[in-house]
Amino acid sequence: MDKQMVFEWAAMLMSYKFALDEMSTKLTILNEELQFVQDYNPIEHVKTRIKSPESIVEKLKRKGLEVSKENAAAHIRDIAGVRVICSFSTDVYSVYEMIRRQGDVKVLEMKDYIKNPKPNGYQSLHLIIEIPIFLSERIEHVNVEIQIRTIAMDFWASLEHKIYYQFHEDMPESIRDELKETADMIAMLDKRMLGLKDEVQRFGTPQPTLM
Ligand code: 0O2
Repeated sequence: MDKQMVFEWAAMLMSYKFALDEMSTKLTILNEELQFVQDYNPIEHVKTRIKSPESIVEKLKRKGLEVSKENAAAHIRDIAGVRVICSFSTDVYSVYEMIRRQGDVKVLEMKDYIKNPKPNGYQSLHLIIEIPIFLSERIEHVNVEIQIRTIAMDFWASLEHKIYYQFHEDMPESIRDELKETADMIAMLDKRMLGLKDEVQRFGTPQPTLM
């Protein structure tokens, strides 16, 4: 890569970093506002990451595309990634609705792997959004992949990701089956935790005690 190319790729990745900053701020605002107004925060935590140039190049090659920043911007929609971890499955959908209602965010794609889990059991709500970033001389519209899931789904996905990278396509059937079974347990656990939350709410909010 010559000096000019390094500069152009760095400038492109900077735009994705700004898009992540914008999204993180939006999510923080929503969570803090809900904490203040409803005394409830649906978001446990948010993680962001920028795909490394090596992974971008590898993905372009895998897709049979020429390695260029134009192709990266046009065909790799998860260069900027946000993972939103919620307490309950209902929170996942309310966070999605809040993102969808933001006037400057355009939802380009939504994949609901919670209603329709992947065959291995993977559950998560995936969005590809487009967000404007306001630079000194222009506005850029940048794609961000948002994965929204519960703590339990995240626990499963993190471990499955590590196991998958150990075996790749050659995962023994016994491990594949065990992972699917544990994914079903995760779905059940989320359902029970939601039931528990509803039951707690039926008891009502305790009156604050005077100290
Ligand atoms: P990484 O390292 O997490 O970024 P795409 O390849 O993105 O163009 P695809 O596969 O249709 O298209 O996208 P999808 O289904 O929305 O999944 C993209 C991302 O979701 C993956 O990114 C993973 O982060 C996550 N994901 C999808 N399926 C699984 C799964 O079965 N298990 C786990 N643990 N995560 C999954 P990357 O680029 O593969 O990896």
